[in-house]
Order: sequence, then structure tokens, then C-alpha cells
Amino acid sequence: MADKSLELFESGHRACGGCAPALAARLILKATGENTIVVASTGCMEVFSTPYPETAWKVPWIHSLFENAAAVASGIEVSLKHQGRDENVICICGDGATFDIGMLCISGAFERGHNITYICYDNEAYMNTGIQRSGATPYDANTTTSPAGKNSYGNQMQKKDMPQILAAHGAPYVATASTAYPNDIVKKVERAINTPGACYIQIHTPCCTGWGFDGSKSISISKQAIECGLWVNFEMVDGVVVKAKKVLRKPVDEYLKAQKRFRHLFKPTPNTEEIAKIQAIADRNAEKYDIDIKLKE
Ligand SMILES: Cc1ncc(C[n+]2csc(CCOP(=O)(O)OP(=O)(O)O)c2C)c(N)n1
Ligand SMILES: [Mg+2]
Repeated sequence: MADKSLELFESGHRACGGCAPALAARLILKATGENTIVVASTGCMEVFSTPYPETAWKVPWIHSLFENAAAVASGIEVSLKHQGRDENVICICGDGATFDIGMLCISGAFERGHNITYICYDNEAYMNTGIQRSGATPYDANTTTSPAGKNSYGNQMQKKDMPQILAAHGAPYVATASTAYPNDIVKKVERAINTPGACYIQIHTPCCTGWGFDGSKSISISKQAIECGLWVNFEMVDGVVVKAKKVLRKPVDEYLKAQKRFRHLFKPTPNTEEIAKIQAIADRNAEKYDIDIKLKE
């Protein structure tokens, strides 16, 4: 087991104060330890942690393109295997890289079943290039390419279900996690690196700049997402959900109100019709993953 006292993702990088993806990176490396090679796609994390000639990574780290981290990781894994080496090969990539442009390479890597762990830090948009929507952007979120205004309530597409897509590839272990629960991230990454084959973890990592909230609130915002059911923390083994975090669910309103990307839903008065549609998404999640704590009558 890795020595968790080690800080393998150093402070002093250039992330925004309160950047949840940076916290996720730190926790991921606590789980993997030093015997690890990280493959990173283009995105905020790569940009803020590796401005040449500096790096925050104290493990071998490689960046190639926005779209091909899974292919790079596949090649590294095969090469290590031939050399009889046992480093953990992990991808740490944004949601744009994962849900959209990298899908082809990810699908291939999971089909071939490389012994890699692919981790998506999901900040729900293309943040590095100026907050454009991605396949992970939630319904009605305001982004620069799904602007809310007179004719639109923001992003009109539903968040793509990546965990289910990768489970359908036959991934032996698929999990979701959140920076609201740091120990849970560490445990799930440990489980993934110790499971042979291509495993997937998707971590909800709020972006204070892109979502519009004060950086001191990153953790409370992640908690609110779980408490209302818009984010569910679960684990799937061989395609079957084996665990999902139960909650005493609150309405989605407070979570939405806390972020500027949903501000248009409350001004000048609450748009009850649109908010009800978002509540229905949370209700569907709750039913699908059976997360509601039922109080005894
Ligand atoms: C082929 C290609 N298209 C577009 C870009 C520009 N680009 C760089 S990072 C990025 C967005 C990354 O989004 P995401 O993966 O969600 O990471 P985040 O910045 O949100 O952390 C884009 C569009 C690129 N580098 N390469
Ligand atoms: Mg992103």
C-alpha cells in the first residue's frame, strides 16, 4: 500500500484558489504512491501544473494531445509489461478530453482491456479554453457556447452517462467519486489500480471560476451536489452497481442557487418549470441508484 504521508502532487502550482481538480490530483497520488506513471490530456490540470520548466508532479508524467491520453497509456502499459515492470499507469483527464474528443481512444483502450486506470476529473465544461460546454455539462448550465439569454436557458443537452458507457465496454471496475469525500477518492483509486484491466473513475470536481462561486465553497458545493442527487457516488463491479452512497435528499434549488452558471433560472423570479426538469433528473438518479434514505414512519 502507498505511503499516504507523501505529497506527490506539490503545492505552488498555478491553479485557482479552491480548485477541486487540484485537490483530486493530490488525493489520487496519495492512493497510487510513487510507483506510478501519469498520462495527462490537454486541459486546465496540465496547464496549471506544468508550465515549463516547472512541474507539480513528483512522479513520471507525460502529456501528448487533448484526445489521445488513453492511447498513450495503452502503449506505456504494453511496453512496461514486456519489460516485466509493474508501475501503475493512470490517466488523469478532463471531461472534455474524456466525454468528447478522447472517446475513440478510450473506447479502444477499454475494448483491448489494458491494465490502466482512467480517471476523469469532471468539472463539467472545457474550462481551460474559456468555459465551453462539453458532453459532461449539466442541463441548463450557462457556458460560453450554451449561453443563457432571451432565447435559451443554457445547455439543452443531458449529461452523457460515461460510467455506464465504459461499464458496457466490460470494464471490471467503474466508480464515481467527489471531492466532498476525500477518503472515498483514495479508496476507489486504490481499488482501481489493484483491479486488473481497464478501470474508470469519474470525480466530481467543482470549478469555482467556471461555475461561478467563491473558491472557499468548493467542498460545500460538491457536498450539495450529492445531497440533492444531481451527483451520485457509486461503484460498479463487472457492470453491476454494488454500492451507492445513500442520502436524505434535499431539493436541487439550493445547489443551483449557489452557482452563477444557473443564476438565470432564478432571475427575476424562479423559473419553476425549468427547475422542475432538473429536479426530475435528480429524481431519476435517485431511483436508478436507489440512494434515498427511507425514514421509518
Ligand atoms: C485537437 C484539439 N482541439 C482543441 C484544443 C484546445 N483545447 C485545449 S484544452 C481544451 C479544453 C479541455 O477541457 P477539459 O478536458 O474538460 O479540461 P479542463 O480544461 O476543463 O480541465 C481545449 C478545447 C486542443 N488542445 N486540441
Ligand atoms: Mg473540464
